[in-house]
Amino acid sequence: MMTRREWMRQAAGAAAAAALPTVLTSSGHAASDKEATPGAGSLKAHAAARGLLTGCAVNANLFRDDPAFRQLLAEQYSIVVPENCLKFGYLRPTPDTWNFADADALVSFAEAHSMKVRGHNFVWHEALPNWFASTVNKDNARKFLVDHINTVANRYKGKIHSWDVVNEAIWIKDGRADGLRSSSPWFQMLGPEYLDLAYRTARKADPHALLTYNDYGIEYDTEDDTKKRDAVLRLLRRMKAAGTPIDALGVQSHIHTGDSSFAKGTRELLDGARSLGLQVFITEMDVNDDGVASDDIAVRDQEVAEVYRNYLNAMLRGPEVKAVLTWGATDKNTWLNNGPKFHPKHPTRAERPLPFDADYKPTPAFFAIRTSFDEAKRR
Ligand code: 9MR
Repeated sequence: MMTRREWMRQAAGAAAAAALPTVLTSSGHAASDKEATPGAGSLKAHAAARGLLTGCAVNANLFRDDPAFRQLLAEQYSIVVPENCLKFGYLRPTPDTWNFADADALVSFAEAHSMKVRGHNFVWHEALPNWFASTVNKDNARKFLVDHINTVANRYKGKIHSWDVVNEAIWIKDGRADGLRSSSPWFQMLGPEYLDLAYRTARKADPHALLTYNDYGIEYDTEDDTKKRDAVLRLLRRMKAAGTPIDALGVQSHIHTGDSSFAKGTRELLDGARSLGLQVFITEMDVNDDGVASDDIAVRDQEVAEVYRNYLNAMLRGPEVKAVLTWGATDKNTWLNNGPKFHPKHPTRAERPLPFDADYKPTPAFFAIRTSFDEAKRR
């Protein structure tokens, strides 16, 4: 791993020397540089040179309202995932009505720009609609789960690169030996088998989508992450042994500055996935910079970029990771600034966790991601 000084020198040099014909200018509009090769300096061009897909979560409001954002997506990324609009509660305002408009728009946009789409997600203990608790019960839960997956998977059949079939099913604090989140309503109504049912249903509904298990808090070498990672890998092993159709592990990668202990954890994830014949996707990466003491934006951005580099270098050392997505593209919209902050050191400071700033200018994280792609082996 590079020393901090080496990295700062390299990043500064790269930023100065970078010919970025297609990256948006500070005004938020594309540079109308006719002689430039379209997409030459983009994240997707650098990713493609190594056989990788790269993408981001797309916020439906930003996507709908901001043409410059849509242009950024088309220029920089080869895969997108809706941040919220494929979630159960978003899709289903009532038990019998469906709201597909935002997801349809994003899928059409992706098709028009030759981008792939991840589906997020079918089964999660969160983002359930208000009517859920009073309507879904032990008697009808199975039908709700199967009908939901069939309806959504069928609508986008053949258009989805990978589905997060089950999201965040492990929660160590619930105290079960297998680590399953027993507080999830799906678990409470259907037991541990809800996972297998979901994957089998999804496979039948869209045989071409790669079926993914997606979770967070499994990236670091820390004791907590190690416990959760072990439980995730045990779950995957159990499902594989049972013949449950699953193709990939989604490692969310919501990480933070001040800790780059990624050596053991990422090795275990990659080895574990490989031994089960699973691909790995980095599905929701961002770097929380709340812990950086300095308010100097240059200092904060360098620390964020350094964590991107350290993490991606560790995750891309083997051939297992096939796609790298961040949770958002621009600091203009990130869940880290939208919801309550957890134990914040800087409660009112907006975070800068993504490769483009709020004006859509590339941040040092952008260059860090690109360099990490350049240094990865071809897959
Ligand atoms: O970024 C998403 C935020 O806008 C939603 O309010 C929230 C609840 O649906 O979900 C956020 O995205 C989460 C993702 O779906 C699963 N992994 C953690 C993400 C950040 O909380």
